[in-house]
Amino acid sequence: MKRLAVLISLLALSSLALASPALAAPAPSNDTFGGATVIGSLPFSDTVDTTKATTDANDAEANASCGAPATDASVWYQLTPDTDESIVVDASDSSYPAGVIVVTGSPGSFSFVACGFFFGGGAPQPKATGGPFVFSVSAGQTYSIVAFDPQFDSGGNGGTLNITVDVAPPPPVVTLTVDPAGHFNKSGSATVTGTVLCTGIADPGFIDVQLSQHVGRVATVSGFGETQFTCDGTTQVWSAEVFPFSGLFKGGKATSDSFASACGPFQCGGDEVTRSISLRS
Ligand SMILES: [Ca+2]
Repeated sequence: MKRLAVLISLLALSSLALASPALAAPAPSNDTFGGATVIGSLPFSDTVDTTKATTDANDAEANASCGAPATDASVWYQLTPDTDESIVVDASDSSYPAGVIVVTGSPGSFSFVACGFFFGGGAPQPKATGGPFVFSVSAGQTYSIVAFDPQFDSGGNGGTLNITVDVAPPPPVVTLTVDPAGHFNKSGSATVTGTVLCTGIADPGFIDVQLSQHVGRVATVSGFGETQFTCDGTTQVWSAEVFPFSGLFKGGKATSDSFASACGPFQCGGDEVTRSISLRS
């Protein structure tokens, strides 16, 4: 009897062994929420073979507010920032189109924060259509970041995931002034001037000027003008010609509402000045 029992357990062991070859190459240690890789400091980067990573109900729950076609080959990360800041995630250098979802909370009570898609090397889409994405975080809050294969390429299971997590560069800082005196000319347009200072990394910025002026007791002349500036850290003089929608600007008081904005790679900065100005010839 004893030998039979040993034989049966040996058989059971061998059938277990036969059932195991698919598990021979292990899934990544951060395959599931419970095994999430803790991001200790920023910048953080990780390269992981996700071909053996799996998907589960936690992925599906995180995806409920994102709507990716699939959450295959998912791997999890956890970030608990020390300060309120903006975080940028990039997985565009992966060997497959990748998706990333950010949630707070625990399985069963996730709160959706953000999601984005990255069209990497194997992508049918141009890479430029999926870039880094930014989300705001609060100090002390734990954020779960799950990277996965949304199956935009309709095949395979993951690949080489290259993910980076970093503090997003701050938005450009724009400071606008509007001169107290402007000019009008014979054709009825007005010129509004001032200075603009933009610091940070940004594309050329725009200044939009809305001008309105009471002429007579009931009529109002209003118009719009626009000019550009470069974000180079120096104070620049700007001038915008404002063309009336109808009527003519004349000498006297007018109200200007000027807005300057410049956009960096992730965020925009701006400044608005509303003031009375005096138009003269
Ligand atoms: Ca997984």
